[in-house]
Amino acid sequence: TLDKAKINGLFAKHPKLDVTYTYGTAGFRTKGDVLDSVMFSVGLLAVLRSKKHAGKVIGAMVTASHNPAVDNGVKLVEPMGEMLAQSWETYATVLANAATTDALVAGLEDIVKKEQIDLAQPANVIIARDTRPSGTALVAALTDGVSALGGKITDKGLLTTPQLHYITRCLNTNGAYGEPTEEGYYKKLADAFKRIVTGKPKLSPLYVDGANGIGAPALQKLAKHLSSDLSVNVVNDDTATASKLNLKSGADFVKVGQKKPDGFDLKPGMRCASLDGDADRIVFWYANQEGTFKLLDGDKIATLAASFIMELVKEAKVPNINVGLVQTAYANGSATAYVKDTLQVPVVFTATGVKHLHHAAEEFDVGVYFEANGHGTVLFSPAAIKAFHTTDGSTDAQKRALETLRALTDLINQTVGDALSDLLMVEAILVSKNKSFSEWDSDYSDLASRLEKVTVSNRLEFVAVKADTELSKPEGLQAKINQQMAKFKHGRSFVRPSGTEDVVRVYAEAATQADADLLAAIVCGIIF
Ligand code: 16G
Ligand code: ZN
Repeated sequence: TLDKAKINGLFAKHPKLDVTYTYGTAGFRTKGDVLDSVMFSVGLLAVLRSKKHAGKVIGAMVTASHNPAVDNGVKLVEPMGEMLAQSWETYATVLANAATTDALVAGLEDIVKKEQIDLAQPANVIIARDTRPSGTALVAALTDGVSALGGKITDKGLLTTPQLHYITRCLNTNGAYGEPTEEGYYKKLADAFKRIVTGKPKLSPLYVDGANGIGAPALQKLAKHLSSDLSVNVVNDDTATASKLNLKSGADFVKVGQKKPDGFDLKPGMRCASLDGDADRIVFWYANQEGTFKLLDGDKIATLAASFIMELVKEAKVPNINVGLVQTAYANGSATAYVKDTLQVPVVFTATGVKHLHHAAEEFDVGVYFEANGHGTVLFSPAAIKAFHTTDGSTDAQKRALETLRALTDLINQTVGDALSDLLMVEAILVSKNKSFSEWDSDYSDLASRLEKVTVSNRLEFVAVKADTELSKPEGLQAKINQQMAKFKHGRSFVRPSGTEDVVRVYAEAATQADADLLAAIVCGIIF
C-alpha cells in the first residue's frame, strides 16, 4: 500500500498553486516558477510507470526546449527511449492537478488499480535537465516525488534531451544499445560517423548556432571525438548567461523567422546549422551566391536521408526492405510531391508531435520521420538491422553499401529526434555524395510559406482533424478557409490549436511569398 504519511510530508514541501496543468504534446511546459508541485507529481508517476515495467528505468527530462529561458517543463521517457505512452498522459494531468494529499493519493490508487500495478516491484528513475536556471530546484522537487513512493532516482545532471533518451535505453538493454553514459553516447556516434566518412574528401567547416543552450557544450565534446573528421565551429555557446537561451537564435527562431540568428556574419557559401535549446531539433541554412539566406529544414533533411538510404538499400541488394516517410501538415507541399513523385517513396501523414510521427515510422523497415521544424530521425526495424548484418555482399559496391547501412543504424538515434546525431547523419551523406548545401537545396524548391499565431479567447474551441489538416470545429470555419485557399496558386492553409502555447497556429503556403503572407493574414482574420 501507499505510505500516505510519507507522501503527505513531502507533498507539503511542494504545494499546488492555483493553476491548471496539462500534460501536452511535449509533457508539461509553462513558466519555470509554477512547476514545483508538477515536478513532485511527475516523480510519483515515474515511480508507478517504472513499477508497471517491473523496475525498468524511466527517464525524466527537465526542459522547455526552444521556449524562453524563464520557461521550463518535464517529460517522461519510456524504457526503450520513446516518449511516455499516451494512455498515461491523462494520469499525469490528474496527478498534477491534485491540490490535497487526499486527492493525490486517490489519484495514485486509481492508477494502481486501473493498471494493476504491483507496488512491491522496484522503481528506477533517471533525471537530467537543460541549462535553464530553474532546473536545479525542479530536479529536487521531482526527486522528492520519487522518494515519496520509495523509488530510486539518479541525477544525470546536464544533458541534451536525446542523450537522456539514449542513456535510458542503454540502461534497459544491458548495454546492447551502447554505454549508458554521456561519453558512451559521443563514442558511439563518433565511431559510426568515422566508418562512413573515413577516406573521403572533407567538406568546408560547419558553423553551428548552439542557441546558447546545452547543445553547444555537447557538440563541442562530440567534436573532440571527431578531431580531424569533422570541422565545426560552435557559435552562440554562452550557456552562462541564462537569458540568452534561444534568444534571437536557435532552430525555432531561424525556421519561423526564415532568417539567420544573431552572432553570424553570413557570407556566400558558408555552411551553417541551428540547434534548439535541448538539442533535439536542427535546421541547416546558408547564403547563396547572391548572399540570400536559404533554409534547409526538416523536410530537406528527410528527403536527403530517404533518397540516400533508398540508394544504399538498392545497391546492397537487401530484399524486402520497405522505406517510408512520415510527415505532418507543416511539410512543404513541394517536399511531399518530391518524395512521392521523384523518390517514389510512400508518405504517411500524422498529427503534429514527435510521438505520432515516431509510431507511424515504426511501421516501416526504414521509417524516415521529420517535422518541418527539424525534429526527426530514421528508425530501422529489427528485421532491417538483422538483414544488414547477415547479408553477404558479393561485389565491392554491395559490401560498401551494407557497411554504410550498418553504420547508419548506429549513427542515427533510434529513440527520438536528435540534433547532434542528425547533424552527423547529414554531414555523412553530404560527404558520401560530395554535395554542397546548394546542390542539396536544388533537389526541389520550397513553396513559399508563412506561420502565424493568433491569441483567441478559448483555443480549445478549435478541433483539428485529419492529421491536423482540417478543423472540425468551430463549425463552418474550414469551409471559409477552403474558399480562401482556392484563390491562390498552390494555396494551402490550415489552422490548429497549439499543444504547447495558449494560441492557435495558422500555416499558409502558396507560389509566392507575397501570396503566402496574404493567405496567412486572411486566415488569421477569419479565426480571430
Ligand atoms: C512540441 C513537439 C514538437 C511539435 C511542437 C508543436 C515533441 C518532443 N515536441 O515541441 O514535435 O512540433 O510541440 O508545438 O513532441 P505546437 O503544438 O505549439 O504547435
Ligand atoms: Zn527541443
